[in-house]
Amino acid sequence: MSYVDEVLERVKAKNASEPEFLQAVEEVLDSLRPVIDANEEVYRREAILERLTEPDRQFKFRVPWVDDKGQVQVNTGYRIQFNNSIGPYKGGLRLHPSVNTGIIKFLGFEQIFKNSLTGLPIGGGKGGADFDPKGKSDREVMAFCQSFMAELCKYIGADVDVPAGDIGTGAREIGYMFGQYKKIKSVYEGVLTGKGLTYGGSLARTEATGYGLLYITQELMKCHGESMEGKTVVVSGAGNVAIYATQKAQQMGAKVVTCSDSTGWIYDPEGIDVELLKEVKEVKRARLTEYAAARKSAEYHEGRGVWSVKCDIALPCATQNELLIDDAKALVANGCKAVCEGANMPTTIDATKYLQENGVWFIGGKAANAGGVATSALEMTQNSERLSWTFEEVDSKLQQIMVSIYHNIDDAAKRYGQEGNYVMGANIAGFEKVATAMIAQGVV
Ligand code: NDP
Ligand code: 2IT
Repeated sequence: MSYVDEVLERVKAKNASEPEFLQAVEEVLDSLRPVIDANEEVYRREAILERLTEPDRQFKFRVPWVDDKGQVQVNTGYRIQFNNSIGPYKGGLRLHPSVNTGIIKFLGFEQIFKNSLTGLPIGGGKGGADFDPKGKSDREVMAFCQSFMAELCKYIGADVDVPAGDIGTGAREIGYMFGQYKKIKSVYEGVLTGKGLTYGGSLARTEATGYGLLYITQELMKCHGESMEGKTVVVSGAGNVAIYATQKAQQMGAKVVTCSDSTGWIYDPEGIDVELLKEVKEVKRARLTEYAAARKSAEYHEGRGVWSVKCDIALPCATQNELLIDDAKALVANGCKAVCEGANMPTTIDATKYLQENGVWFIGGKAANAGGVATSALEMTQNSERLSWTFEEVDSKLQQIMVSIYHNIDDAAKRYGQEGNYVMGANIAGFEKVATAMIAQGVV
């Protein structure tokens, strides 16, 4: 049996109750076959794949807090420190009722390769809790964040592990967590990214994931002799990534006709009104029905359905496993040319294969949404120099990073005779740097 198959079997047996983690590992290991096969003896002796799929450490802890009625609530908090061979652990904090060990583990595993692709010195980590910020007052969110950080602060630090935002964690949550870290540790350091602009945050971090997604999509189109101008784009999600992806796509001359949230979706043939969407989601924290109520051209539909809309480009920006095989078939039947993932693992493995086999240019999340964490690393740099760069400076670095990620993954795929397979290219390019660093640092 090949080394890849041996490790895959072992990982499956050991993590049987974590389907998302297994899905992420299978995708990566499968696409590393040509690299591993070319040098199997060394990788096997070094146990590189076993070491890569076993996190350095995982923390799981109780998070008690008091709600507005005086009732004590208890959530479970997580932080996974997966691999720090190229830099301090780095990755977001997800606050969503669906969070469990397997979800955090898949996200932490993917973060190793994504962070490597940015070209910046950051290792892979992730965390979060099964807390649902929806419907909670600001005071309740603060109480949760303070209790969460009272434990998390033991494990993180500006040169150790630097968390950031993800689903359910935005500027408000990062602010409360930063305040609590500072109070307990008495250290003013860049221990979190995505901070507010008055206390060490970076300009353009809020926009970075969505903007970065469009910069790489634009480069992909350009290299295939196309542009964004006049293209019809469907976006899922209505959060941080979806909003700024929509805004940048529109700035590039494309028309974005959909968005979605956890209960329904919008079709707006006139093009999504980003200012209205921001008001509904960022300020009022309301449902998309409010968007539809305020905009004549918009249709609201219950459930899921954005992938049934005819488009040139599809950008899944909500959550994992939201683009399934039937959605892939609908996209292909409607002539979709490109799918680039703003979310982490939004497309299932069979849907990804179907899209690729049917000639759709497909860039997975590890490359396509890396602009967020890359800009977080730029925030870390600014914090270390105790300086703040202008929006234009950060944005132009972000553009360069995304363009260079595109060419790195394209080249890696070509080197292994798989031109156009950007999933394979991303996994290979991300892996090569980490594996080289691991071998150089010995068995640790
Ligand atoms: P937000 O919390 O800001 O937005 C998430 C959006 O997805 C919301 O509109 C939410 O709906 C919708 N959604 C639909 N179904 C689900 C579900 N089952 N679980 C959670 N959300 C759902 O998160 P982000 O925009 O920050 O993150 C979106 C995706 O992008 C995630 O996969 C995240 O891991 C990834 N990502 C985020 C980065 C960042 O910098 N923020 C960087 C790289 C990747 P509702 O409004 O009803 O909650
Ligand atoms: O999935 C991700 O890359 C993020 N949520 C951003 C992580 C970060 O450290 O900015």
